[in-house]
Amino acid sequence: MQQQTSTQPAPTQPALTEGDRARLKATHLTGAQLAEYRRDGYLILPDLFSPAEVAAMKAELARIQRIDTDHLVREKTGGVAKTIYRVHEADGPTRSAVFHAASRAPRLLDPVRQVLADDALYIHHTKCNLKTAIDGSVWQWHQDYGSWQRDGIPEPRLTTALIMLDEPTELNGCLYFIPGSHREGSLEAEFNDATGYRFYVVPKPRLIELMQRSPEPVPIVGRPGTAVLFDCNIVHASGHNLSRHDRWQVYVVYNPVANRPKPVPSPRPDYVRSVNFHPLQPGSDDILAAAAAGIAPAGRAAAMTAPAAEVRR
Ligand SMILES: O=C(O)CCC(=O)C(=O)O
Repeated sequence: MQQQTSTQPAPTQPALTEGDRARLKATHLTGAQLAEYRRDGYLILPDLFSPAEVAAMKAELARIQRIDTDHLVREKTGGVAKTIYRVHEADGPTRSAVFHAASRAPRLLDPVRQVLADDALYIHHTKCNLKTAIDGSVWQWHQDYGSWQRDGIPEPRLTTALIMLDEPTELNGCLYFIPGSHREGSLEAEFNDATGYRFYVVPKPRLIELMQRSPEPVPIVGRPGTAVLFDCNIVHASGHNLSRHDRWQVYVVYNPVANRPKPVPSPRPDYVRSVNFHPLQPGSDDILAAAAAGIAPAGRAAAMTAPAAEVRR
């Protein structure tokens, strides 16, 4: 019998854009990228998320910031949201299918697993800092582990993935890192809540001494969709937003399950100190399709979750 041949032209793949290529490349870090992360304490992954994904994340934060919940810290001036917590889980008032999908997307999770040299990770918290035009306030110089060790986390083995949703600039209050400062180890920290956000900062004399012998702080700027991985001991800060533009950023904090917190006398609430220690399962890189399909009910293993008494103050 004669073979039927199709007269239809073979379907062509849509051409990859520069952004698509960057996203594909970013899924597995090179030895040089890993060495850069270890040397400087951070690594920038430009254009990891597409403009459509960024738009979906921004729409979610615009929706969530109108919710009246304790999962949200407001600026002392104006009442606008400074920080929104726990957007990555399947439950709770600030849950979001888009952030649930983004925080598990292989293109983010793979590099995170590489820098932590561990595949069994959970999320200590997610924090969306909406540094809004004019109102968005300062974050003093600090190491994140200064607060997290008080959560009972035994070792400074966490990494944070920052996702830029607007273009951070020096005028709108971008983050600054002191390169290599993570190699100082965990510095003595003092409590501060000057802006309404309660955390531990590096005391001034120690900070100035460190700055005198360190490279100049680096402004962390980039296009929306850029991601930055950074060590939990890097000394960082950001200034007030003096511009007319918002500067929204999302932070996803990954910790090895083996480094989960030990019990502490007055634990912070679970929206900031997660007790969901179930290892993250890689999801899909098609974040928008995954979000549209909704959040699968799996994910919270009762046996891995701390008793309720440990969760609330
Ligand atoms: O979003 C910022 O500008 C700084 C946030 C920060 O340093 C933090 O949340 O620890």
